[in-house]
Amino acid sequence: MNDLNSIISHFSHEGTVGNVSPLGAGLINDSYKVVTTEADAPDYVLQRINHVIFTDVDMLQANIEAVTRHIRRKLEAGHETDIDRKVLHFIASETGKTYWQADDGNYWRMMVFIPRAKTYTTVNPEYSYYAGVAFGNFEAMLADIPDALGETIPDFHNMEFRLKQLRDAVAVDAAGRVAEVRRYIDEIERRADAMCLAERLHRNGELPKRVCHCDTKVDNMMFDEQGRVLCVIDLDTVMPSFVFSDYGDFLRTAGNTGAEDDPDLDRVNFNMEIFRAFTRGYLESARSFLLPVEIENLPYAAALFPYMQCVRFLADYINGDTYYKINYPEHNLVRTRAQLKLLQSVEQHQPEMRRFITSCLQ
Ligand code: GN1
Ligand code: MG
Repeated sequence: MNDLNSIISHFSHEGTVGNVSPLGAGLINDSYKVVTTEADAPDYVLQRINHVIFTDVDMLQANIEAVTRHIRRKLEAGHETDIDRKVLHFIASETGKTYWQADDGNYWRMMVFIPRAKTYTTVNPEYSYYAGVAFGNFEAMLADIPDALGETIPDFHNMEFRLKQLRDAVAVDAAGRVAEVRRYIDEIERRADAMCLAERLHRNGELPKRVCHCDTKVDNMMFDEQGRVLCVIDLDTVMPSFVFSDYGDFLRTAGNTGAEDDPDLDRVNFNMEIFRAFTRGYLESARSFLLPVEIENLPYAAALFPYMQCVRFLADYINGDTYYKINYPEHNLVRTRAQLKLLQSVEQHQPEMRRFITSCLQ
């Protein structure tokens, strides 16, 4: 029995395990698809949890169990069909918990694979509209979750904290890369005050935190055969945050005409058609609970996430690539440049974005 099979044997899955192969392109966890040989047994996704990043695995899984339980109940109460494809289902290990720690210290978890579903790295306006509706619904469903969710990564989307991390990285200059990236640091510092608006509004009591997904990049959504969103996956970062997180991170990924790490900056631009479709969908499902300050600042949110990602990629590059998986030595710098280019394009469209949002509210 190889390592992965022995790990799988500690979970109470159905069927006989056949092929196990790598799955997905996440930058944090490692995922595998586990195929069972019987037609009536589900397939599974096996994941190694990155416990350097998610240090409290027990809290992490407790959050995820609370969220999936709550969503399942809501779907059942709403007499939804096809519920097993609309919410993730994590299975128990022999300890009774939804994770298992191997002898080498690594943590693993296993969930039921959602059949006949697709993920995309690029989506058309129609799919973006459905995604907007889905995130509004996701936030609405979680608005009355009875459990207190922990912050699985403290200060995850706190812009002031992310800037502090960058400044600390610059001060230490661990990899000797600061001189080379000075112009990107300057671009970031020029915008620093404006980009910390959300934290200021929150301190003044004007902007609430709500339970958000906090990693709404487009490839974290499962779509059915018709392009409807089945569910959002990758629930590690579900925690209290500003609604800007979900709105902004979807547009950062789906609204980019290039790739997150595109080396060709001419390909990287903000796609206003995707913006309009997603915003229309999101406002339709979230308008009933959003405050005016949240709606007014959606264009800010669209800029905040390329900015924050630029800060995080650059800090990691300066630190010598300790956080994100990289495929080549300059990868985090290439990512930084691409996110900066996207930010500049978003900034050019701000007035148009504001006009569009106003028109949706009429
Ligand atoms: C990470 O796990 P993954 O690849 O979906 C990161 C996000 C970043 C994203 C950038 C826990 O997401 O915050 O936006 O990479 N997740 C964590 O692609 O840091
Ligand atoms: Mg992911």
